[in-house]
Amino acid sequence: MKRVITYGTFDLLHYGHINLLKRAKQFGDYLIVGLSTDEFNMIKGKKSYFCFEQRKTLLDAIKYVDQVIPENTWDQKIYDIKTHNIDIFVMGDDWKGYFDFLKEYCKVVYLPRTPEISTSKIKLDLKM
Ligand code: C2G
Repeated sequence: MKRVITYGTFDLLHYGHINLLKRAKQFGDYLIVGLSTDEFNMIKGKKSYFCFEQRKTLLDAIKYVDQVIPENTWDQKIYDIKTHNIDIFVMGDDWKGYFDFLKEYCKVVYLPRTPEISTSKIKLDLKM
């Protein structure tokens, strides 16, 4: 049973997020998503349109996602990898290199982002 983890805010859920989650799940049998809390978003400098519970409702409905846990800090990944027996850590390649320190604990994979779509682009386009 290969266990995969990824992290993110996943605000205004779009097909770029789904593509990432779909590909992440293909690396194993069980996918955990560390979903950024509203408080952690503040630390990341992000204000999400949907609150944590609303974003969690959306992620829980995705067939690729098996479990959603809160992401409260930058520093919880090693603990999460150990406590959830993670085999593979997956992130979009906008994060390439940032999480290489996790290679000591599990496989680290950076996947190409889906071009042209982002939450900030959606917000910008809707303002027009
Ligand atoms: N993503 C993607 N293609 C897009 C947009 C996003 O593949 N067009 C991926 C990102 O690379 C990330 C995931 O979808 O792996 C979630 O994106 P965000 O919600 O923007 O995540 P972020 O705010 O970067 O949070 O500790 C890690 C952070 O919590 C990551």
